[in-house]
Amino acid sequence: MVQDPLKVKFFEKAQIVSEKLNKLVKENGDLKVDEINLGQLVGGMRSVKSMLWETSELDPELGIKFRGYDIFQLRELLPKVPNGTEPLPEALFWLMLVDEIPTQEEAQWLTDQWMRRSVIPDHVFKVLDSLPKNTHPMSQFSIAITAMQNQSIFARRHGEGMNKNEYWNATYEDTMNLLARLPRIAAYIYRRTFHNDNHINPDITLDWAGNFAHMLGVPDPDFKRLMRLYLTIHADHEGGNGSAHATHLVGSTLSDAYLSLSSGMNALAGPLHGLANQEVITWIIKMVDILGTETPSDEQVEEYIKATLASGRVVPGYGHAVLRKPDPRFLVQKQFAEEYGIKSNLINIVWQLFRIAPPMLESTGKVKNPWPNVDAHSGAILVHYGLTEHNFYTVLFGVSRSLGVLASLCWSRALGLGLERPKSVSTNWLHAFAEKQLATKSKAN
Ligand code: HAX
Repeated sequence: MVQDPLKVKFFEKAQIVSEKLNKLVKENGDLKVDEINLGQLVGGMRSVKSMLWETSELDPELGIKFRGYDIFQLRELLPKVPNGTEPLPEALFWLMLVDEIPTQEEAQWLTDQWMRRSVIPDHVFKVLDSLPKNTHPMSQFSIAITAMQNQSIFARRHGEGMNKNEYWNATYEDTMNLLARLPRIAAYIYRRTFHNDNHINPDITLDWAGNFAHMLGVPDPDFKRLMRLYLTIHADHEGGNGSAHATHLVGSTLSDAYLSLSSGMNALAGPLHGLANQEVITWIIKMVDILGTETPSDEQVEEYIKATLASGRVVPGYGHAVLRKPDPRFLVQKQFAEEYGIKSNLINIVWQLFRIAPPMLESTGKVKNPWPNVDAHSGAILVHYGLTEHNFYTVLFGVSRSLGVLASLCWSRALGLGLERPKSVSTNWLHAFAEKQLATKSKAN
């Protein structure tokens, strides 16, 4: 059998990291990393350091760094298609998995490898065809991933008594098969739901993202470029976000990559997370409908934001649990639109909001980050290229996010990370705890 260069590299790297980690834990396992206060416990554990994630790290000011490289550096440094301008997402997967930017040849190997592995079992299409067409595309995506679980090499080998030293290997194989197949599944969902089951065959001469763009049926060659960038920038956002954490948690029970990923996709489908990319564009289009103009004045936009806040809703696409500056993933999409001369009234509104929304959110006195996140921009560019079906947008995000969460699942297996099982407490426990602490404090005073 021809050797898999990525697997060989991953195994070598993982052995080194694993040995160092085991030694670190053995010698320093009782060092305190963080503390959690009562507010953080109730408020969703914001910023509590409590999980391992190798593939990327999020800086509140600078944004996401994949193995130390920011989005703008990756746009320059990652391999591209010949004469291409945008990074190959498969090259980012390579970087996340083995902490090295691949050569052009290595990236091409991965493109070819995923094309070879991309055949989807027929029953998956049948499962999708049996769903009502009004099933949300994210539900269809999650169902299709789960439907493929009978293909899991990890699940089969675990059932046969696999040695735990081999978990990484079976997870790597599942990951490679899944990533190879996701664009075809996503495109199938898109064409069945919105284009009358008029499916488009893969083009085996294209790269992973280019072929995805082709199967979606958007003819503009710049859309392929957009997809390469889009699928790169959404790939990972360290470990604590909903989709990453859900994949990690379910994976920690030794559920295979299929079951873990579908859980992650279910988390991504929440409006406070990935579904925000759908919410943003529907919110903007609703404003255009209400005002009866695609070129609203600043005052009209302000009134619309005020009305949104007054009705107890959030401004979608704004705010973040970690970031405290405009999201570089927003800025790079703006840059793309400027570089490619994309002009539309919707894009103007996105940029108008970028001027108007932050001071308004800041003036509420409670929003910790008034700046746009990744989801504030993506929809307007997609509409420009004719991909107007808003409730498909989170599936695009999902295809990309799978790169990061699955690379991380491979690492969790390689490092032998255990079952995730934090301690929970009840409100009664919290009240009693607070009372006791206060009593001790007042005694001491
Ligand atoms: N509009 C209005 N209010 C907002 C807000 C926004 N965009 N962002 C935060 N707030 C509010 C919160 O709802 C919270 O209000 P309450 O105290 O009344 O509950 C308060 O400000 C403090 O929240 P925070 O600490 O600043 O933010 P959180 O960490 O709790 O939440 C969210 C982060 C992303 C969920 C939040 O900013 C939000 O709801 N944004 C809009 C939805 C969105 O764009 N989600 C996508 C985020 C990026 C992502 O994951 N993409 O996939």
